[in-house]
Amino acid sequence: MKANIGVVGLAVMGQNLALNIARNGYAVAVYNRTAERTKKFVEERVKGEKIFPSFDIQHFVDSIEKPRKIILMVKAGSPVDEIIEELLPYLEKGDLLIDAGNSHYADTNERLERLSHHGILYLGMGVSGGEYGALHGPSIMPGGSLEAYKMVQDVLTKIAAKTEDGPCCTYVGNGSAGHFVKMVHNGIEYSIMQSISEIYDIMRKVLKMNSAEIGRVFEEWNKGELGSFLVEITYKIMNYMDEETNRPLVELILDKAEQKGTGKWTAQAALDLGVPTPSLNVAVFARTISHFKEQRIQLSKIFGEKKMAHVDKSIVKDLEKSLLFNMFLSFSQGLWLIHEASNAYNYNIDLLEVLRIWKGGCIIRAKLLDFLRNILKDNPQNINLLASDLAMNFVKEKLPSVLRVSSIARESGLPTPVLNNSIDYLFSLTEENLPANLIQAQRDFFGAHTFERIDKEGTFHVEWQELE
Ligand code: NBP
Repeated sequence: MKANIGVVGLAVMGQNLALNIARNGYAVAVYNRTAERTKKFVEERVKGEKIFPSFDIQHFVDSIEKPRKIILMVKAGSPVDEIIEELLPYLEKGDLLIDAGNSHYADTNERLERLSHHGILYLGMGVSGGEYGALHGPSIMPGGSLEAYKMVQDVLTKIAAKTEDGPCCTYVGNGSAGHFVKMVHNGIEYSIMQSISEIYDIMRKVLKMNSAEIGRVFEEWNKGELGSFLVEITYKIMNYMDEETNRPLVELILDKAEQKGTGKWTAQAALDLGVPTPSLNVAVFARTISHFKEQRIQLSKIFGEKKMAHVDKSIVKDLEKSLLFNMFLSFSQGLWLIHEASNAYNYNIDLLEVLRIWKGGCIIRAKLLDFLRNILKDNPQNINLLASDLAMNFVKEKLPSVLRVSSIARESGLPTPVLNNSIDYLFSLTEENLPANLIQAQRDFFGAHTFERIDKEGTFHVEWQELE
């Protein structure tokens, strides 16, 4: 009996995805570069599912029915190219490779082009939900040719998370659309995570709340409008005790945040495409700054003690509204970026569909997504969601709370970069007259860069001072 589909790469994601596919009734061939990992997987986790291990790449390819469909779940970057090169001699025209890792979209474009010369179909597919999602139903963002997607549509929609709006999988668009959307998903994820951390910092330092109390607040909030996976894991984290010390583990974790690149790529893509995503971008810098632990220790001593603002717990409601505000504006920025990329790279992405498949399985799932979809449904051209009374009323209703929280953080010397950038994003976009007129004048003054005028058509330059 041949397998219906193959999975290469049996680390956290590959193992769980293979099990998910097999539990949905498919026979799955699996292969991993290091044989030991395959053996361990089969011995410890396979319990009667139709999973066929291979320890030789040719044997692996031969064990899959034609046309072959093979999911690559290996580390992003050169490992993807290396495994493609290993597989290529054994593949035939019409076979399909699916890169389900967090590959950079430019790499996906290049691989699509390269493999098309061999007659091999290729999908760049974002998968969100971590190991739990991979096993029980992730959010799946495949991009490439529609023909390629049709070959695996059944299996992908079966293994995806389900919501009342259907399976969290859709054909995202042409070329590298799937990996682009997954990258921006991660950029939004960075921003929401940073935003939750900023709120946490105010609760622990200004309100002097302990982790258990903070956990209770997040848990309470999450029953309401927030309904967010990232908030859910936050209160679970707050309640997790370290067995050795009997202290909340979160308080023992070093404050240096790691990153694998997708947040940085989102910021780079936004800068390249000229789309304002300040909240997403500073969330990356916040992680970068966290790495300078030695400097922070040294400078905190020179700076001296920070005096926390005197406020009571009545601001907890303001903190909740600030989180909703940040979340909304993080999605606003991310969607705008996806829209511009879709135009620039001919992805043909349906933003409503993107929001729909983010509703379940993925890390940024939140109740707010239904609200965002309602805004967009009324006006699909409302690409950053702000051009509607519904959206404006939402952010304006939160604004007094947001400004209060920002001012409390400023007064206390606590960094809240996402919060402040979300405020400035809103204030900038809703400002008819920005001081960019002065910037244009300065540019023309020192570099003859020219400017436009508000009272007549044309491009102008003046001699701002006499050149001797
Ligand atoms: P890792 O990203 O840690 O990659 C480990 C896997 O890549 C192992 O199977 C390893 O094989 C294989 N590999 C490497 Br490294 N170099 C290889 C090469 N040259 N040829 C063949 N195989 C190679 O695994 P992961 O955390 O399961 O993530 C897989 C992909 O999914 C990544 O792109 C990741 O960014 C993405 N992703 C991860 C998550 C998550 O929560 N972890 C969520 C969403 C997406 P070995 O056993 O021989 O070393």
